[in-house]
Amino acid sequence: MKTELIQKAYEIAKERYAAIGIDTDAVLEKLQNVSLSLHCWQADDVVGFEPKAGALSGGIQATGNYPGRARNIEELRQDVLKAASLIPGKHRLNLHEIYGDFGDKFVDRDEVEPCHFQSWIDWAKANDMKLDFNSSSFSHPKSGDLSLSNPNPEIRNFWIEHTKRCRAVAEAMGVAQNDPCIMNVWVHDGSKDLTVNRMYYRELLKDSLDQIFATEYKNMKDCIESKVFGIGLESYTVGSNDFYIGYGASRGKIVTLDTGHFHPTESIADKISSLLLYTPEVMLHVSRPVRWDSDHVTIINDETLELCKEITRCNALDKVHIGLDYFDASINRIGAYVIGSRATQKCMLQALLEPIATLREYELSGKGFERLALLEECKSLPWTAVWDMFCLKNDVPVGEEFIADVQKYEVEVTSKR
Ligand code: RNT
Ligand code: ZN
Repeated sequence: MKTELIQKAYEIAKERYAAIGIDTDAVLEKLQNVSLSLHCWQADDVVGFEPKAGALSGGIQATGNYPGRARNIEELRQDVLKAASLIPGKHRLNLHEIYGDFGDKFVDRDEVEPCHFQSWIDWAKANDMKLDFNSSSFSHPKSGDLSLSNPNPEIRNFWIEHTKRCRAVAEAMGVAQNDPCIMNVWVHDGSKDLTVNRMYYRELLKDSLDQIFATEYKNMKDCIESKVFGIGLESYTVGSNDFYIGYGASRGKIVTLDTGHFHPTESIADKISSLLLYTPEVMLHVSRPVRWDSDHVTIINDETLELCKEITRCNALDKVHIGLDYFDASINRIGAYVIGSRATQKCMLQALLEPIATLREYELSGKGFERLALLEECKSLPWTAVWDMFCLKNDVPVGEEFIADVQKYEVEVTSKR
């Protein structure tokens, strides 16, 4: 797109926003500082690099078989860098334990060490990217239906050891990048059918977490993620929302809100202000559930918009970590990264452009009509011109231009895999 045209449109938008008291230059600076944590698992359908990687388990599923999946660490790194080059701003990379640099060696989950992530740490530094981390309880012979809440001490201790070691890896990443590594713990534990020992498994999970978190670290932050149900684990989830809210609030841990992990009409945005009153920060897994936790590519929709607006309305940009979490294997995977990231950023931009001072004033003085009218008008203000300017400034393709870049990479790289 013509630079001149983008600049002209931006100038007009800038004036229009100034009329409602919004400084678009300041908003562009704020958006520049919003980093997303790109989930490494979109590139390879959550397979990872364990030498004997088996089928995806733990109640999650990547559907589709679009060609070009990243099959090894080099391909995944190349894909992530390609995606990042089409996303404005500076972003982080979110790794799972199963993506370690194990070579041909079989390193079991209870044997992982920071050295298995040294090449990632070096790569991240060389590419000016920060890392986040996740323990991996799924796709392993010992995963079963219960990991950290397993009544069998051998299995439970195996996963306790795994998660403890993952925290040490996250700490090493945090030290190396001089910025805390955000480590998420999600375990799939649950059961398919009527469950009578609900309390027992939750007691075990609570005890496992207490053991895991006994070591204090300064360069990593712990997050815990709940969900409603998994495939094959429909009747009971040990780590439910209530469980982790209680755990997080009582232990000062960060609760991860995955937008696909709640009942379909529940507002995830509404949870942010409550959580921030009782827990230090919030981690998000931005996704798009379609009928269930289907992990479709994030798009601009009411849910994502409301989520971003709640973050800015709570003045919580520095307390909310924004990770993405979807895995669509049915379309070009690099394209999936770019669509979801840019959509999240576009939602955040609209949130930052909101005339919140006026809206608050209307609300506090009982001016319900005025509040609703301004909220409606905001929807059609020229935020797209500000977005184009953001892309231009960041030297990434403007508008639909990135489609051609993704296609070119497909012809030259992913289609040859
Ligand atoms: C699963 C959780 C979890 C995973 C990733 C791979 O339902 O959302 O966050 O998607 O850890
Ligand atoms: Zn998630």
